[in-house]
Amino acid sequence: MTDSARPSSPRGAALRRLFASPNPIVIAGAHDGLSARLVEEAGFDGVWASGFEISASHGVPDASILTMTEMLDRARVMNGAVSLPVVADCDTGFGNAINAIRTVRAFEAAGIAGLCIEDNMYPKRCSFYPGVKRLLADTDEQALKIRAVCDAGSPDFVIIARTEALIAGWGLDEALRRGRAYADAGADAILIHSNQSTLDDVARFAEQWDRLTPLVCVPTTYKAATVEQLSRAGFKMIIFANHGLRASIRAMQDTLRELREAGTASAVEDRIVPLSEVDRLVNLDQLKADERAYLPPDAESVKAVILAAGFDERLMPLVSDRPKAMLEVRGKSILARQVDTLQQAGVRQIAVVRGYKKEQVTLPNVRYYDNDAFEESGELESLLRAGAELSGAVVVMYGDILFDRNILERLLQSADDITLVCDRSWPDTRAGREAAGCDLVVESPTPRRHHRFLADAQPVSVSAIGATIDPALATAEFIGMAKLSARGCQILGEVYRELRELGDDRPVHESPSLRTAKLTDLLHEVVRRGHAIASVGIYQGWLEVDTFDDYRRAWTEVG
Ligand code: SPV
Ligand code: MG
Repeated sequence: MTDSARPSSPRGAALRRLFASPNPIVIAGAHDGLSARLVEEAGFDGVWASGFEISASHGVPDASILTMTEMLDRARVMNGAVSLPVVADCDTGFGNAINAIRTVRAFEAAGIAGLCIEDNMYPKRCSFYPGVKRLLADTDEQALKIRAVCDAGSPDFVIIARTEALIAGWGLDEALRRGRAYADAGADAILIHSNQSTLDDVARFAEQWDRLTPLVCVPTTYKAATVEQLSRAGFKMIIFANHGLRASIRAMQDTLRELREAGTASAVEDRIVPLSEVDRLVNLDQLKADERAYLPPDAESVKAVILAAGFDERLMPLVSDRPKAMLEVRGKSILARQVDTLQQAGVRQIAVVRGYKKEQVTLPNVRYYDNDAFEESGELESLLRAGAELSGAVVVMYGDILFDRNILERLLQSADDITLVCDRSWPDTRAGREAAGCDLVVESPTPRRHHRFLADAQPVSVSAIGATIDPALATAEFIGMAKLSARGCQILGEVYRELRELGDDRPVHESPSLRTAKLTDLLHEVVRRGHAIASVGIYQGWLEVDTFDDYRRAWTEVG
């Protein structure tokens, strides 16, 4: 949209459309973001940023006590909380015409749809305060002020001019004379205020109104009047100015009194909204979504999925009565050690996918998923069983690895969408292990290979992964520990669905079918589609229990 096509005041334009529609415009008072949002949810056409409410919510009378900037702050907050037009009650405009010009500019710049200026003398007094001095501005001077504010705003900004002639007891003729002067000065609407208990006064005003300028009323004291009656009487806009505030005062008084008397929160529980309702009103879901999208995950919010479903016959008969993850190393199972390390690093939401001898896996404080088809399926199938966990940041690990806590902590710090922990000691230690079917990776750029090195100064990514990579080309070994961000989970899900569409029975990288595929097969497909996989490089500090030798080594190495 070009600047010339963009409405100068989008919400002012929206309010003007309401004025142009055949229906009455019904708006309600508010004083902050929450009350404005409640007005919107209740279905009103707009929000009245009420001076009475804003003052009361500051604990001060509605008597020009607050400054223009204090009123503007609240109007801005309300405007930000709703998509409705906000009409700001600007009392006298906070001074003479010159002050009022600045007021218009400031409120329009804040996105407010329009404002209302009354002909009380500054400092004003609320129309309903009994026994206070009430002086009205000179009509000509007030008309000039209205002209000034109309000229100061952009064409879409709405100016409502309000006369207090009836409130001040100056009679209907004076009210009409003032209303006409302000309409002729350019006001978009005229608000005729009354503190009578019936609508007779304002109805008479409307009856004798002889301008095209629409009329606005505030039926606070003539409370029996309905929108329909007022609309029929000739009013285009009806403002229910302060009912939300007064309702909340009553509710707070009653609740606090009862709370004090009973001395227990349970006494008031059935008369207050649940916390979840506050969460909804402040849009907590949006906060969570933003956190997931834009904050590096802290360990507390990271989940872990441990894949421990498989059966490994290389370890028979050690694993004849339990899965590999439940093998004890110095009195504590591998799985219990993993769970402890995760918890120490702050990861408390831990899920384990069980399969073989699943009844033996009963650690507390862990969620379980079962892959009962573990014999004919692969790790990927197990990971899918825990699909409910794959929504935010999640660490995925094999259930047969032991690792130093600092390795996990480095992985948790990764801000990438998909990150693998890769052991760069592979080129130094591969002799004798080449046939063992290790998960190898090729990284890019090739990590520096010195005897001593610091963590990568520049990001290193995985360009190939699998057990069939030429061991001489591999730069590292994948240790079976990865981290996915929310987006990383999405990427894996998308690639998996694509593979499914190609057919379950087609080979996937190194596996004969999708059902038997390994995690590394999916990661290979992820890389092949051009998604980045980051590598956190380590140098040893972990071991995998695949063979008797591994198991023996675990005993000697675990403290
Ligand atoms: C306000 O809400 O501040 C108003 C309307 O000006 S009334 O209080 O009814 O005067
Ligand atoms: Mg007011």
